[in-house]
Amino acid sequence: MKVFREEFGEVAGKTVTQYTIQNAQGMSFSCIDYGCIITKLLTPDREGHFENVVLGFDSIEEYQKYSSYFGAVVGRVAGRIAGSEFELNDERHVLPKNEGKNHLHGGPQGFSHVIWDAVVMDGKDESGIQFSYLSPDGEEGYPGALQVRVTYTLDQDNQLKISYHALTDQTTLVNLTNHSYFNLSGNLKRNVLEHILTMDSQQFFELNEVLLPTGELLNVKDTPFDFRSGRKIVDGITSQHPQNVLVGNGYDHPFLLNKRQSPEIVLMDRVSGRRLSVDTEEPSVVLYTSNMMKDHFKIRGTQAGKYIGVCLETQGPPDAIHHPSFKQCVLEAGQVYQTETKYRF
Ligand code: FUC
Repeated sequence: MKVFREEFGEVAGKTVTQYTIQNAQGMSFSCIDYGCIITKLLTPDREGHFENVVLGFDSIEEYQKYSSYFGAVVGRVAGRIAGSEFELNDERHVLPKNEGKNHLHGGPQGFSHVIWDAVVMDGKDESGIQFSYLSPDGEEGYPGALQVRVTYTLDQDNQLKISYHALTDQTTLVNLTNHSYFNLSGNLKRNVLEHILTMDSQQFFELNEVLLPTGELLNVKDTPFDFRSGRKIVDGITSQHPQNVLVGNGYDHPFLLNKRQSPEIVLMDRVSGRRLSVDTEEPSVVLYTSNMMKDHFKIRGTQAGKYIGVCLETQGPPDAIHHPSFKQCVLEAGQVYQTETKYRF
């Protein structure tokens, strides 16, 4: 395995470092210590040509100006929290509002917007980067000091593993994910409309007009939300299903995973022959097809815009704290938060 390190830029007087790890097959990923952002992921097409399959930039300024969480770890709580407040042990906690009245992706200064400590872990069969961050008690409104660790590991089998670990000193909420936008065409040659997604999921979470779960789970049967035997992303974009229309013509929905087969999720691009398989310990995944992406900027030379990437945000159900029937993301002092998602190319 090869490991490279270079200076990427500066945030508030602190140097941002980029790490690149490459396996013997030539697959590599790059990430920076700001937001644990995966900046690049080079994987082979069917002819063995290595190209980048995630949205990313080459400067920190572009991340700060244009990025909608490109490649970042989001937290403490991924997704939206209704009304930017919640109650825990009879105490009310108020969070910063960063999307209308609601709180999104851990707040404006969430984990995606801070510099983490990094340690390179260089081995023969796998190598990685371990990021750690101590989120102080009260940061972005959340109770408890939270010690978080996120580890990216690449093996010789073209598998990138993300492991999340957290400990708190007071009851708090934790629901972490990685917000990479995949585009398997290679170097953003095409949008993701023709990508084929297969997912072992029978139910998805209905959303309201501000994209919060209503609490209802809908059956995917006979809808464009049925990915059980594979379907093109474009089906949800041209669809008249009110849930597709509501989110800006596309998908921005949590799906409940059946947990019955491996891989649980497969994304495929027929033209390049690239295939991404995802397995996760998380109960659900948010499928987001960049419906809200603006087009006033370029992504490494390619015009940004709708449907340029697809996010597969493995996580617990969003806004669970307001829905007792959802799997909760409460972490107690002394409890360990530990979860893993594997991406294989
Ligand atoms: C996803 C979506 C949101 C938002 C964000 C950038 O997680 O659920 O709607 O646009 O990404």
